[in-house]
Amino acid sequence: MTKPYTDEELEEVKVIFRSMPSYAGETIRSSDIPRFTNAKGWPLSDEEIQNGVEYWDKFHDGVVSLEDMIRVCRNIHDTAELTKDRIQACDKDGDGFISREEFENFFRNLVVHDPRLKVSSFENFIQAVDTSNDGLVSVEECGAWIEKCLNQNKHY
Ligand SMILES: [Ca+2]
Ligand SMILES: [Ca+2]
Repeated sequence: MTKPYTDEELEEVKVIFRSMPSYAGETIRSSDIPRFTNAKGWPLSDEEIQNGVEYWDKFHDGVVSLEDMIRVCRNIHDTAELTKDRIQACDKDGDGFISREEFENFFRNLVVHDPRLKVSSFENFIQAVDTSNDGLVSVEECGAWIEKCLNQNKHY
């Protein structure tokens, strides 16, 4: 983590979060994400915001808890950290590896908006990410790959 959020910033996040129309029991609906982003003043494009809404719909049934939001805020300055968090979420069966199905259903959807992380197929993805050459993509390998891509600005 590069730039941790200060207590003041986290307080601000909580206040904005609790002012959302869908706020109930320390959660909001994903439909309030654009409103939240605006209120928070994050310089995100419409596409990025839409991507965020889709992410919460797909991975969390459209429900964002305050805890989740704080985690996102803490990582917002650190794309690699945020993305790793999302890889973990892609590993639906929790075996530590991204299977073809998990790749098709989740991973592709996750990185499609960042050209630095573009992969055209699962085969392509394995080739790029599987550094141990066992034909499996572990969550760790995936994290290391993303970090490398973001650092080198490399296109796949
Ligand atoms: Ca898995
Ligand atoms: Ca491997």
